Amino acid sequence: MLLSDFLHVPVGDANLSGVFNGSDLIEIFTAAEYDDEIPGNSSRAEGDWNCDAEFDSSDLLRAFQAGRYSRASRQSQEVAAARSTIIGHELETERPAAGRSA
Ligand SMILES: [Ca+2]
Ligand SMILES: [Ca+2]
Repeated sequence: MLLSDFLHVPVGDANLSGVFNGSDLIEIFTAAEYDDEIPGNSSRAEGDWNCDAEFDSSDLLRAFQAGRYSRASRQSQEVAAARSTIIGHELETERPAAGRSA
């Protein structure tokens, strides 16, 4: 029995709002623990939805297989925002140190 069964919230509902939607995806990807190399460091709010303390593809698979993802018009914007946050973060970390003046 998973925590989500006990709490009566859908698998994927990271912030326990009662719905699995774009806000949850933002929350888990902001935590940035997807397939990280630190064993046993992820909680439900950080994307671990099958209770193995890791956030990886099996959690996303489980959540989307459960079919409880809620699509409202707003959510695509939220997902887009999450994506750009992630991409922006990656660009920032990859960017070589600035500071030279021309
Ligand atoms: Ca939620
Ligand atoms: Ca997991």
